[in-house]
Amino acid sequence: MLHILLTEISVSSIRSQVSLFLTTFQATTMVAFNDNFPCIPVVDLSQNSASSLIVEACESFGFFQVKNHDISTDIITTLEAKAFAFFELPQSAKEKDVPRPFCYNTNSIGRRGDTGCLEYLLTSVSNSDNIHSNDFLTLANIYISPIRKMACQILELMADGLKLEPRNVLSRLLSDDKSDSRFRINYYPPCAGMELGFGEHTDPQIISVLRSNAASGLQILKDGIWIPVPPDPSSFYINVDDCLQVMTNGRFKSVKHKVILSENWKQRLSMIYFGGPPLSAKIAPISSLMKDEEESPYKEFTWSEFTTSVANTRLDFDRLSPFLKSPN
Ligand SMILES: O=C(O)CCC(=O)C(=O)O
Repeated sequence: MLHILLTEISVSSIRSQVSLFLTTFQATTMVAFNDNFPCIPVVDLSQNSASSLIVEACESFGFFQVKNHDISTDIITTLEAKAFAFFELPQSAKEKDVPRPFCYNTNSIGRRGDTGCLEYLLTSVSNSDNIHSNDFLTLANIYISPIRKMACQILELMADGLKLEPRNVLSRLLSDDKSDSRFRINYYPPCAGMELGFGEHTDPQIISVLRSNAASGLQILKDGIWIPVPPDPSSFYINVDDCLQVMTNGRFKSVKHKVILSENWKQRLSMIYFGGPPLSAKIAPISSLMKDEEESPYKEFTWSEFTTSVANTRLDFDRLSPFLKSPN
């Protein structure tokens, strides 16, 4: 009996190891052997062409790199150092001294059993309260505030490129006092072999703004191929999220992404601002973007309905599928 049980356990754990190995092997072989990846679009925010480049990048990749932003390096490096100091504490100290209102988690992502080789701090962010007694949160807010402004600037450039009026039609969702945005700091510790750091998923919000240290690992999916994103600590990376895909009626693609860690891993630390709308905001295609007789494949929903649905699904689930008018 014990023998059968052990055999079953080891067969199922071998199966999951094999499947993880195949996922990581596919990804890393592509990284190692394919030099022909399309280049990640780069947008220089100081150039006049920024709005058209942003639209092109969102249509083709759902993802781009931002250079020439005006976020101070001091703010970034101070928060990063503080975050590293936290994650390098002994486990018991991390669990005891979580910098509230962040929640701290290790290995488990979301409520549906997804796991990854990472630890993270996650919090909701409010647009109004900037003064805190908590040192870590004060620093995080000093970082988040200009990041939110940059996210709004990008959404306004996007609106210009799409000829939308008023130009704050997208950015007002993030600048609203009730915007339901999040901030997450991910820490991927050194690991012995190839590991899945963060499984494939799209972000549900409007846009996400990611910055990481110089460790690689992030990959995005384009036309069925996983493309490694070269890390650049002086840049930010922007994701089109699910709500923006709906608001542009599929013209912009919500980008699938994941993190794969490899051997001799240098610790990766990423900080992501997820710009979300107010809970009551209705998410539907913007009418001026719709051509004559064009229909939306999506039922209209509120951000509150969407985020509740997302919380009940696994990472790799197509989160928009329950909101399709005709299910696949
Ligand atoms: O850590 C990264 O580089 C990506 C993380 C991510 O995709 C997420 O937190 O949703």
